[in-house]
Amino acid sequence: MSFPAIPMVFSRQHIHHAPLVEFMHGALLPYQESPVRAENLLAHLTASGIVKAQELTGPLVERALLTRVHDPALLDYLHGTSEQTAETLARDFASYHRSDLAAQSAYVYPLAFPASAHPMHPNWRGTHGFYAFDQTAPIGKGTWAAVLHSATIAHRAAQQVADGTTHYAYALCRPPGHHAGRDFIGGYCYLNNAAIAAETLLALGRIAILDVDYHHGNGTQAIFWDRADVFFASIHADPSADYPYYSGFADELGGGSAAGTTANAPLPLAVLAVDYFAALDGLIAQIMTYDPAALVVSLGFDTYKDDPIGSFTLDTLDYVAMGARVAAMRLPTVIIQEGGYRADMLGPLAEAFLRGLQN
Ligand code: Q9C
Ligand code: ZN
Repeated sequence: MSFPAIPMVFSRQHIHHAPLVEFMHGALLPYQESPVRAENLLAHLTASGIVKAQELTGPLVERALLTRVHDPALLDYLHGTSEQTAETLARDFASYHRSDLAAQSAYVYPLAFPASAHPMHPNWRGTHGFYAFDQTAPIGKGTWAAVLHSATIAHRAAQQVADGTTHYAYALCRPPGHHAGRDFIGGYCYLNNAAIAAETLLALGRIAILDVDYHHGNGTQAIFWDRADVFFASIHADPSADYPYYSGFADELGGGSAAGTTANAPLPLAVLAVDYFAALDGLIAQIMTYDPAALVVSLGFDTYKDDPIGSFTLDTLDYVAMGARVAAMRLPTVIIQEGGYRADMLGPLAEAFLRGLQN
């Protein structure tokens, strides 16, 4: 039996966002969330014939939709900082009397984080540390365009599922989004692409998000924490052992009238595939009980056995099984690309997932 090719929305604008380094315990490491990730996904999936590639054209996602997910002040901060990158670097290196270094970086990183939840000085609202919860979401001059295109990819994929053009759509988003919240960035994420897709799908009825990235989707969870119209389920490495450390525990269930519409399955770093799938099946059962009109999958391949920053041991065929489980939910589905850092394997792993979806 043959299936129609899955629409894959992509853009080349992401290449203008390419930080070189990230910082860990005093060491500089290559920035894991690199353009080659999306390039490999695009090349491999296009060649595989499993997708129908749609290069993004036309208008970018409207601010009115973005502000359903994000604080306008965050949008303005991202846009403004992107435009002011050179001036910010010049000013901050000058403050260290090291203007000679300004040419060595093209990305602004947070310099200070508010130690209190209620910063006393209003100027903090204008600093990177006010919005960032870590140092892995630097802003360069191409960042705003890249994140707007990434969000638009998610929106466009969701529109096609919402209007019934397709049962499945794959959004080749880069940068990823699930660590970005209403007014915070971090974990390589700036705008929450999955949340934007969910907002787009709400025209169909209530929506579920299944986040299978290795890391807890803290941003998505926060955005929908007290909303009963979106169910958020995440399976990820135990946050007491791995990033993002402060959320993703099993007792986080949603707030207020939305209690019970968040579900977390934290797993040990050495989890076996059989236990991984038992936990995934548990989340899927909860989603089916919620009875959503459509599904968003936050798909990360950092659960792969050879991922450079993950510790799970899933193999290629496990992604076929994962896709098959999503297919069995029989829901109109938008797949949002999140993490996964073994760049040369991303294409084969995405193909495996999409093949499972079509089984
Ligand atoms: N330098 C996604 O997979 N690790 N983001 C920071 C301290 C950040 C992962 C460790 C990992 C972010 C979308
Ligand atoms: Zn991840």
